[in-house]
Amino acid sequence: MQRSQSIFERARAVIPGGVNSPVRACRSVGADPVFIASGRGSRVTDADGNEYIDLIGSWGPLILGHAHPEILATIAEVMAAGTTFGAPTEIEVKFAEALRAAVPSMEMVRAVSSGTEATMSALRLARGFTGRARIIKVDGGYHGHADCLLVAAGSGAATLGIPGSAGVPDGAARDTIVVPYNDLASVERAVAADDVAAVIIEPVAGNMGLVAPAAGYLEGLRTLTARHGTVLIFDEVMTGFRVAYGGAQARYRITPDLTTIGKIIGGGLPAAAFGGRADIMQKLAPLGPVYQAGTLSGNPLAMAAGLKAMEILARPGSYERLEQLGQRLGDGLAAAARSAGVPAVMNRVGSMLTLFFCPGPVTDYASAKTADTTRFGAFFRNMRDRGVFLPPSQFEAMFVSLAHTDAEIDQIVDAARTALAD
Ligand code: HOZ
Repeated sequence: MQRSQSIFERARAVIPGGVNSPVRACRSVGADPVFIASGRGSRVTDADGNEYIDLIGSWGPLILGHAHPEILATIAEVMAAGTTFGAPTEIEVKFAEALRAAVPSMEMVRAVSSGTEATMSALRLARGFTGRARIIKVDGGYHGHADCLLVAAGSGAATLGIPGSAGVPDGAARDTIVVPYNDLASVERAVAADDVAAVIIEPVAGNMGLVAPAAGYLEGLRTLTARHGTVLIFDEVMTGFRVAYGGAQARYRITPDLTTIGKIIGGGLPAAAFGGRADIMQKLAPLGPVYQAGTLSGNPLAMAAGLKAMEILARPGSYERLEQLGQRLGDGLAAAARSAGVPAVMNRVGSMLTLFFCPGPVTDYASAKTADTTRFGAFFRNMRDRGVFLPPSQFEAMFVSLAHTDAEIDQIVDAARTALAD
């Protein structure tokens, strides 16, 4: 028996489904989980010694690639002085200053440990600030697994066909209004009564597969929310430091009231944050009445790794290079599908992309769901067997890193050409 197989059997006995997050179980693509032993640069090696070019990048954080030497050196240096204190440290202040410099709408920042914590806390804050209960999210949008957000949720919930989770009481979801992505008219109707606390949205949807905002959509959201006293929350957990250094809000030049951010800002360690307008953030305890806390919030190792990642990404040419690599991969995969006669749509923003197996266009979750997920599963398995590790779901995005080379992108495209012809 292969080593991965025996690890999976042990895992299933002690971890539900053998995994600590559902999508990586690979069920929707008809495969077993890939147990990773190590990663370096653009590549990972599994427990059986198979090497893959990695397009998951730990679901986005590893924009610099695996085991980046400068990040590892930083962690080692900071670690020598202790790993956690449960008391404030200067590195948290530097982290907040760096975040504010990169994303100026985040006038004040609070660090947490996961994207779920960031979105959950930002929503509570928006509700506390406005004194309103109702919130708006989009169909197929995913903002972590807080109860009120597990309604028509994307990502793993979409992948496994459980967009409304068992265990969420009706009361928790009653105030969540779901609207289609890229549909301003439905938001206009929903905010009209001036009783909506917040619109929470991934400015570039990444959890129904990658779907870009239509021209004018984000501007329209900004105008409508401002008019009705509704807090506009950009969930940039995926897009922060990904689609531009300052995130989607910099790329599309829209200023939200609050931002949630994670993944890249931890440099590969667990860190996330929420922040925004100072008058809203000052409602947080200990200054204000909205409670939020965390033992490992602002963890020095995660803050240091994140700061180093931001510093490296700020070097000239980083985002131009990510754009080139993303375009090379996107164009290559689209051409491979065309030449194989497979109906497919390539959606891409910078270094995030999804190849949907449908004629398209894909502009929201309803159109994303027209994709042929059986064909995607076959594509995933075929690519894995050819040494390319794709996100194991039609409703997730591929992530390219600065560690990928042009030659590796061409290798992926060659593999796709053969896989699609198969
Ligand atoms: N739901 C996340 C991706 N959108 C993480 C999936 C995982 O870690 O398995």
